[in-house]
Amino acid sequence: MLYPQENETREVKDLSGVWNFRVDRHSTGRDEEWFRQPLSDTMPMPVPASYNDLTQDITIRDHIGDVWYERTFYVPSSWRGKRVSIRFSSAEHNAVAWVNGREVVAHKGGHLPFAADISDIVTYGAENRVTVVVNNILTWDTLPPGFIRTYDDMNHPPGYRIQEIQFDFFNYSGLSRPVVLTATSPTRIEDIAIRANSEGCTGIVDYAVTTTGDSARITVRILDELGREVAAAAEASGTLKIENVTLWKPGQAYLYTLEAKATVSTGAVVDIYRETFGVRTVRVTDTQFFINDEPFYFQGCCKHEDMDLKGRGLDHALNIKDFNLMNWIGANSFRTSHYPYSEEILQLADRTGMVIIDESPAVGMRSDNPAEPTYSEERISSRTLAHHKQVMRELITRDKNHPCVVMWSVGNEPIVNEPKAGDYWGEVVAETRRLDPTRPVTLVIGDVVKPAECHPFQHVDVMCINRYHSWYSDPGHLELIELQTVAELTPWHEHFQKPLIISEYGADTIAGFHADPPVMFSEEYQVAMLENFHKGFDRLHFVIGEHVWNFADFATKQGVSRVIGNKKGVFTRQRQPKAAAHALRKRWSEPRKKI
Ligand code: BDP
Repeated sequence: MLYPQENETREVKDLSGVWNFRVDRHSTGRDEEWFRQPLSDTMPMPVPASYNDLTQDITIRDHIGDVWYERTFYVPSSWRGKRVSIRFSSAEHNAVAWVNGREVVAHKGGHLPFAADISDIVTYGAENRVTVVVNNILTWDTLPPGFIRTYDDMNHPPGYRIQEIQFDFFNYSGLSRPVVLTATSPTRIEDIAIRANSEGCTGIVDYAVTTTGDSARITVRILDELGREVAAAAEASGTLKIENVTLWKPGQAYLYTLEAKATVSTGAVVDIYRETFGVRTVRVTDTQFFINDEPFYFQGCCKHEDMDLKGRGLDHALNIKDFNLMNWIGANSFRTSHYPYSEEILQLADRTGMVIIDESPAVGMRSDNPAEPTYSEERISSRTLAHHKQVMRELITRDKNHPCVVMWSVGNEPIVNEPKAGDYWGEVVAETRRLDPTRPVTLVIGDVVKPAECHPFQHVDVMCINRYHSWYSDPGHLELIELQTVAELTPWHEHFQKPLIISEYGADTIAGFHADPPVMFSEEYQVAMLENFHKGFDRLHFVIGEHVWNFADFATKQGVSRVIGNKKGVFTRQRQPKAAAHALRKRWSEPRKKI
């Protein structure tokens, strides 16, 4: 699914703005076919944004079920005869869309785009209406999974229910990314797949352009950053060579553009698409991760798409600030914990040389009852697996051409020691590799188990492990971190002979709280914790990266261990540095030394 692009053959109309919005309090909207007429009793709601924090109504913030969005739009007469599509960059988590009262698309799963051809449905030169129902219910069949708990006791009103989630971030919902209309020729470029490698000074670019509509002749050329043609071909797929190639490197991005043109029998060029890509190689050994045959050490912080008021809503200003902050602390990479981030974030990473571990929304894959297995037809089932594979397909379809993405993460902190965990994750990893044999695959684990009990790790290329020594275990005992890090991680490498990233470590820290000697929740404690972890990492030759949890404070569900959200950010939610940000900046700006 190509990103919507405007050029001499393609038009894009952004439907961002204020939409009509209605909460479906009694789940009657679908039966009453609210999409047939303009919605009544609406309130204004922005798109893109999560709706949860934008009103003063707690029942809207915590609503479980459907919400409806609607707006009108104008389709110019000049679009008659074109292929007109509507594209949603994401909807959390399930959505159905109607145009002028007719269903055009239904999509399961948040954080990934979906689109529909509406050429035959819209009225040209006139006003049209789009209605979208977005549902935020999570079940054992969705990613992330969740379940609805219904109470039947004296302490709750009849039918009282809550959405149980097993992940630690607020279940923001709505149309959090842009909705756009696109107009292209009916014969159009549908997809471009690029795999770019290098051999010596030569870039080897395997490409494939697919089209829909009438048959078209495809020509391609590759342009460098100055717009100079460096290679060209007159086939829809093949291999092109770039002599004296400039590589895409961490922190030193270089982007080529593959320009594809579709020409029909009349000789008219009916479609053009320009896809940027980078030439770089990725390779893993038992102790190292290579980008362009140079060892790469991952340093940075895991993130969230999260901000005051707008929740997970796309915000270009926030994204630019975050990239500048990451650059300022010397981060070279991050993981898109715990779901696919917006395409616009990956574009920034491509452009700035930020390295990305691209994660699926498979977080919280654990039984709610320790006596019952996670992997069974009642919980994480064959249905979940089928959906998980579908999500990996959509994720890889969307992100395959981004040079910034160097590894896929198939999930975060599932149960790993049930024997069926090996089968489940083995299948997900195999599907991921089948879809993209060029990038390594990882899974992030959190449970403290013996390596031999971690069934999924036999399938991955890189081990990602989250550890919270002196926080969730031995709270307050900073002096144990280095010893525990070395003692616990060494057997993992001995067992699997694979490199390892500490994909989370961190401490909740209230900005402005100070205590010396350090006490939990103080800025001093966060600094001391990170430093003690680093002493451990620096002693381990197979540790290929450190990703602090988290870049910034973020919203979570309410609970006794969360003081208005998770405070493990090295920046506040408003992006001001805590002492830890300065400490990381110092470490990450100096050459790294292994002991
Ligand atoms: C890890 C999770 C992450 C949480 C973090 C924490 O992967 O999502 O936010 O713990 O507790 O287990 O802060």
